[in-house]
Formats: sequence, C-alpha cells, structure tokens
Amino acid sequence: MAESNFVDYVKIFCRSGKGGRGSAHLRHDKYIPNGGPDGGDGGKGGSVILKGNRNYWTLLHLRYERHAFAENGGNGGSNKCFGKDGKDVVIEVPCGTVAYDAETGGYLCDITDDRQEVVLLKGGRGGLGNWHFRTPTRQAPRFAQPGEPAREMMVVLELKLLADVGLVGFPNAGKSTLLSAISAAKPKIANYPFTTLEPNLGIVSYREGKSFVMADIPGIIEGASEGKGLGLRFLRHIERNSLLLFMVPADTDDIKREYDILLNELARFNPEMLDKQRVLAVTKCDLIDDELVSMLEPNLPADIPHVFISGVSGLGLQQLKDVLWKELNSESNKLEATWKTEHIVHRSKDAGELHNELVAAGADFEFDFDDLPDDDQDDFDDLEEVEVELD
Ligand SMILES: Nc1nc2c(ncn2[C@@H]2O[C@H](COP(=O)(O)OP(=O)(O)OP(=O)(O)O)[C@@H](O)[C@H]2O)c(=O)[nH]1
Ligand SMILES: [Mg+2]
Repeated sequence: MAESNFVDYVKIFCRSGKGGRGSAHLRHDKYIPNGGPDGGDGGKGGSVILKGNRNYWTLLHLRYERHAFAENGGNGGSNKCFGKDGKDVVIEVPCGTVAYDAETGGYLCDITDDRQEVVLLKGGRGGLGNWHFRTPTRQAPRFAQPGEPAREMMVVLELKLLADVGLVGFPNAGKSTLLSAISAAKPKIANYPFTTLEPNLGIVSYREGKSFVMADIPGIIEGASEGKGLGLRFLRHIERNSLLLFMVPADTDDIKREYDILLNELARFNPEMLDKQRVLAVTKCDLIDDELVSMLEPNLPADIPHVFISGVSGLGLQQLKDVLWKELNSESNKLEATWKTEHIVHRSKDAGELHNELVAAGADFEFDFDDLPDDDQDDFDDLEEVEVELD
C-alpha cells in the first residue's frame, strides 16, 4: 500500500535525564585550610512529557521520531553551587492519543484535551551535596549522594479518533456518501470496495447550532478479525465513539445476517464494543420503491432503532440525525471513560507528591533520601575528588 499521511501508531524509545550527583567538595582556601564541606546538590534530570495539541490530527510528525531523550541534570559544584536542571522533552500529540508501555502492553495515559500534559517518565532527582551530611561529630563528610538514575521505556502511541458516531459497514455500503451528504467532509466515493483506506471525520450540524462528530472508517468484511480485507486495524478509531451507526444497503439479500456479521467482527475485536448504543441505517433506499421498503421492515433486527436513508437523494437524512441526536443524548448512553486515569502523573503536582506516587506505583529508587550513610561508611563509588587532606 502506498505510504499514507494518516499515521495512527508510532513507537518511541523514551529516556528521562538522570539526576546530577552532589558534590563532596571540602573547602580549602588561603588561610582557611579546614573550611568544611561545601559541596552543592546535583540538578534534576529532564522529564519526558506528553502534551496534547489540537493542531495535530495524526501522529505523522512523529513517524521518523525514534528517540525522545531528556537532558541529564548537571553535577553539583564547590561553594554550594547547584547543578543545572536538565531540559524536559515534550512530545506533542493530537487529542485522542493513548500511550502504552510497548513491552508489557500496559496502559500509561490518555491525552484527550488540548495542552493537557502528562509526565511519562520523570527525570531523576539530583543527589545532595556533602554539605547536607555535616554533623558535630563528622565535620568533613567525604561523600555525597549520586543522582537518581534515568528511566527508560519503549512507548507506543496510538491515536484513537474522538468522534461521537462511528460508521460501521461492509465496503460500498454508502458510508462515505452519507458523511459527505450530512457534513462538509469530502471523502472519496466510488463504486468499488475499499475506496476509503483511512478514517475521515466530519462535523454534522444539527438544529439550533448543535453538532456532533462522525467518523467514517474503511469497510469491514467477514473474517476481518483474521486479517481479511483491511482487517480490524481501524476499529480502534470507533472504540471510543458513544454510538455506532451500522450501515447496510437496502438491496442486500439478508440485512439481518449482514448486521450480525458486522456485530460478530466487532465483538472479536473488543467485546466492549457491544456495550455501545447501536442504530441501523438501511442505505441506498432510492434504489427500491416504497412498497419494498415496507416489506423489509419485519426482517430487521428488533433490538435497535432503524432508519431508511439515501445519501444520494437525501431521503431520511433529517430523521437519521434526529435519531442519532436523541440516542447521543439519552441518559443511558453517556460516554463512559473506559480508560483509567489514576496512574496519570500530572506535572502540576509538587515533587514530594510525585515521589510518593511513584514509590506507591512500584518505582525503584536506588537511594532513599532518609537513609543517610553511617559514620564509618566512607567507601563510596561516586565520591567527588577531595582536594584537601585533613589532619
Ligand atoms: N443509489 C445510491 N447509491 C449510493 C448511495 N450511497 C452510496 N451509493 C453508491 O455506492 C457506492 C459506494 O459508496 P461509498 O460511499 O464509497 O461506500 P463506502 O461504504 O464508503 O465504501 P468503502 O469506502 O469502500 O468502504 C458509490 O458508487 C456510491 O455512489 C445511495 O444512497 N443511493
Ligand atoms: Mg468509503
């Protein structure tokens, strides 16, 4: 298939910056031979941050982005100088992007709003300088803390379009025709299967300035869950729609059977799809006369509302919009957040709160800041060069 501009899946290797180490410097100036410890703290490492940006519609700009590395924190210096903080790296993504851990497949976060920021990997904290470890009995500590290590993760970003209504149907069912008839979207329409190769979004305006968003995705065929046709790859774009509009042409031999096949493929992709509200649109009704239309009625699935429409002649389109609007706003059909938010670490939280959350989530810090080394513990790997010999 030709390379498309619609990119909805990227994998990026992310690494936060490690914290700078604290300095173990001992002051030694002219006439102040035993100046005591004056090692400053290391700077904190940069974090890897995901940020929503409504000006992006796909992940195309990240297609060739293989790495996202934040800067390391600078080391502390003598004279209580702090190390420099490392710069964050901010990955901008369209609203509707979900991040997963590529190795475990675990859910990380969901970006749904413009400018929403989520810290994917927090930078390591800087180590404390030896100045913090001075005590009356240990006036010249020759050690300091190393910074916290960097964190790494292979992250998968998946775009799941945020629409209210998703169109589900076999190829050639008239999905794109309907979208072009009731919205300003201009999807490609032709009389052959798989005309639509990537999802299209359209804003459908309803009465009194109200509107809702409709997503047209490529057609599904029997066996799509085994990879036939374009497979079920695009179904994730309707995973979060609150309503699914099934489309079956009026000239189909058995409308109910076609509907069942579609339903079955959806269930194989994700059984939760069946919990969504469904509406059936019998399309291309201009091809058959009214008498035939009324004969179809008894054979339609009984459990969901149906509308007879034609994207070409405009038949039933207003009625369809009425039904969709009613279903979208019915109390039983409020969009439920199926994704978890409790693990999202927001940037606005302060460092202590973040640290506690990360520890609670099982983060493994090499250093416990409360657990300072013993008096006789002077064998540190990360010791800064001590310039002064003490007596
Ligand atoms: N007569 C009539 N023809 C229609 C109607 N809707 C669609 N068609 C025709 O059916 C063919 C397929 O329409 P599309 O809108 O491209 O169908 P689709 O469901 O988007 O198909 P894929 O993108 O391939 O999945 C086109 O030739 C349309 O002109 C309709 O209401 N009446
Ligand atoms: Mg189409």
